[in-house]
Amino acid sequence: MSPSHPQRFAEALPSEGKLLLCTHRHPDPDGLGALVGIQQLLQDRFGLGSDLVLEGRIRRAENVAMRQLLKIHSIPKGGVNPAEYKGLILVDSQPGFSHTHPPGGLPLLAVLDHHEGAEEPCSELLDPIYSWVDSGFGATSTMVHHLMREFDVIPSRRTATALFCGIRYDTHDLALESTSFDEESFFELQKNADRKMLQQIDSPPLPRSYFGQMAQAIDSCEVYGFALLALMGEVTSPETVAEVADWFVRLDGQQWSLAGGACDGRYQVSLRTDMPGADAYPALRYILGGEGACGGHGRMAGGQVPLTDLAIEDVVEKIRIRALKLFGVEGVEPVPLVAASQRKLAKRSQRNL
Ligand SMILES: [Mn+2]
Repeated sequence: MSPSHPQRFAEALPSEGKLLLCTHRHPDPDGLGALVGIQQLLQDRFGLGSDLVLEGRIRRAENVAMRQLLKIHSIPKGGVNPAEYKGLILVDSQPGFSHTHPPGGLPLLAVLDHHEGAEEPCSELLDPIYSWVDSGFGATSTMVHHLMREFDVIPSRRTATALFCGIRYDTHDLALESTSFDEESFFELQKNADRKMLQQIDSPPLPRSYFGQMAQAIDSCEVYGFALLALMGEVTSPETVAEVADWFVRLDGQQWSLAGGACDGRYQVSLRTDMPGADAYPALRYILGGEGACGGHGRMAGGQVPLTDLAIEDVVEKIRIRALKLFGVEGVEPVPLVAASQRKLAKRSQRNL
C-alpha cells in the first residue's frame, strides 16, 4: 500500500455529515465484509455516519446467514434522498461495471476494488475523488483491513467476522488467488472473529426450495466427457447458477462446468474450469458471443444476457452451440448426470430429429 493512500482517502471525505456505501448488485461476502469495515472506519476515525444500499437480492443461504447474524442493515435504493448524504463510497466494484448501479445525484468520493479495471471508462459524473484499484489483493475486505490498520482502527468482533468472511469467500480460504496481504489479514482477523457465528454462517439451514433447485440442476445436466452444461430455465437466484457451476465442476474428470438460469429478466451464466492454465473469462466471453456482459479471471467467470427481446430457449440454444464448439465436443452425444434424467435427454433428442 502506497503511503499516500490513507492521506488521499482522508482528503476525499467530508468533515461532517453522512455517507452512502454501496457495492455490486447481489452482494457477496467480500462486498458485505468491505462495507462493514468501511462503516466502522468512517465512524471510529472520522466521526462520519453512513447507510448501506444493497442492490439486488441476497439469497444464497450462507450469505443470508452472514447478513442476518452480523445485522447488516440497508436502506432501499428507491428510498435514498441525496440531500441527506455528502457522497458515495463504492467497494468491491467500479462505476464502469455492468452489475453496479449506485444511486445517482451524489458525488463519488472513493472506490476500493481488487478487480481488473473497467472496460468502459467511467462517465465524468462517476469519476471518484479517491480510487484504489489493485488486483494484487485477493479480496476487497483485505484492502479495507489494511486501510483500517493505517488509521489505527481495531476491527470490532463484528467487523473482524465480516472481513474474515469476505477474505475466505473470495480466496477460498487462501487456496486460490490470494496474496501475502490476504494471508496476513486472514490470520489476524481470524483471531478476533466470532467462531460460533462463522460456524452458523458455514452451515445455515436450507429451505426445501434449495433441494428442488438442485434437483432441477441435476435434471438439466448434460455431460460431454470432460465438459458439462447445466442450462436451466427459471431459477430462484443468480447465486444458484454460480453454486451449480461450482458443484458440478467437482464431478470426477470434469475440466469445464457451465451453468445457466433465468432470473430477474436476465439469463445468468457461470463458468468454472479445473483445467490447468485455462482462463474462464475469455472462454465465457466467447460462449456469450458478444451478447450481454461478463467478467472473471482464473478458474471462474460469470455473466448475463438480458432477456428483453429473447426467449429463454433461444438464449440457451445459442449458448449451448457456442459452448460445445469451444469445448470441441460438437456431435458428441451427451450423457445425463444421473440415470433418472435419461428420459428427459431422450425426449429432447427425439424432438431434435
Ligand atoms: Mn471481491
